[in-house]
Amino acid sequence: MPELNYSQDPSRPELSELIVLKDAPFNAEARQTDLVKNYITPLPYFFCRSHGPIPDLNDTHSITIKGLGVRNRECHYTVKDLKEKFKKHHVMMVMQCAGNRRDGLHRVKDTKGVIWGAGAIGNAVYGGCRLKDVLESAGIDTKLCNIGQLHVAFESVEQCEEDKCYGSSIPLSKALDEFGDVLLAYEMNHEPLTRDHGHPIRVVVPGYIGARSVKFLKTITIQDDESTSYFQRLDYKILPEHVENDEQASKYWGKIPSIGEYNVQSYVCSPPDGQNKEAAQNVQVQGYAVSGGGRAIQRVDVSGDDGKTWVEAQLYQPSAEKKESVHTWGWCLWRATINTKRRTRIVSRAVDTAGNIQQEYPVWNYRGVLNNSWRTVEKEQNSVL
Ligand SMILES: Nc1nc2c(c(=O)[nH]1)N[C@H]1C(S)=C(S)[C@@H](COP(=O)(O)O)O[C@H]1N2
Ligand SMILES: [Mo]
Repeated sequence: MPELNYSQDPSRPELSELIVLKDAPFNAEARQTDLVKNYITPLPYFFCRSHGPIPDLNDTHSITIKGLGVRNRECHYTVKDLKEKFKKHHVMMVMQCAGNRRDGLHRVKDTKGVIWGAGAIGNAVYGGCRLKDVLESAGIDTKLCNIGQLHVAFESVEQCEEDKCYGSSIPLSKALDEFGDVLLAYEMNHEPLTRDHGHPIRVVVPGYIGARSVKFLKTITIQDDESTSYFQRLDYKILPEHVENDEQASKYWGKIPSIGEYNVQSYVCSPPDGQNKEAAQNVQVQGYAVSGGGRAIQRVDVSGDDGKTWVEAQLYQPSAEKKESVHTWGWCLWRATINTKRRTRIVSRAVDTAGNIQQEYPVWNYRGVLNNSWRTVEKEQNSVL
């Protein structure tokens, strides 16, 4: 391992306020009440998701671009080159793990994966160069007629438990989309990326599940097919409900599409987990909402009486309002004042601009991905509240 107990270094901001779910590889999430304190999530409240030891690299680290359409078959850029040769762009976007809120599915039936609560999400401003610009400079012709069939695969430096490195891919059309905002990022919230978040260089793919935003980037390959990495082929897919173990899953991986964009989501962060033991008047409720693919949030409904009546929340979603860009990659923080019944969990239900609405009941899947139900199951009673 290239690190000496980095995951226990007390000077890391990542250690101060997060709930650590796993020490090595390091996995930690935000307290829900912390998430609604800031529109841009500060680093101490930003979840960390890693599948291997965290490498120690610097700006002399170089990335390789290879594959279909690349000039001289291979190009190399150091991180220093990327900073100096390409225009810097900023993108405000949500990073959300596909396993955010896995606990809600795990309470229905055991799932495979880190049991995240609702804190595997954050809203950051990433700074870096556009992947599109770098690919163009490597010789990729953006007018190619078969762009729709090609993929951009990313590989990282670190060896993971499941595979030789962390790998993933996105469609080339997303990478080359002028409004797709895919970055090779070296900054987060206007500071150099920290090691936990991918120093010195990572991909960020707005509107897509976090798994596609490869950290400690090493190789970019333009290819005919999706990445062959474990994380693209044997993970991050919604298996049918009857698949309950690895053996059954093995028959399905090849047939099911990998997840790209995430679904519509919201959560009550304050009071924590929507907990409310007694009936009360004028309860102040706060939470987050977001949808994938750059779709903005149209409405968030909040209920204190088990979904019988709903109050429309007040939304804060500046990028959607100002029309700063074609898409809304940032999240929506919302608040509402409601009356609550005794022993009900306060719940929220978001609708995005395409009319997608959160599911009422959890739909269990073995890998526990993309849970967006507004009701949750309490394990003890196994009844839906
Ligand atoms: N190299 C590498 N990149 C990675 C991962 C990883 O383990 N290694 N985890 C992915 C997953 S599953 C998520 S959710 C995001 C989390 O990004 P963060 O740790 O900066 O919040 O990084 C992605 N990129
Ligand atoms: Mo993730």
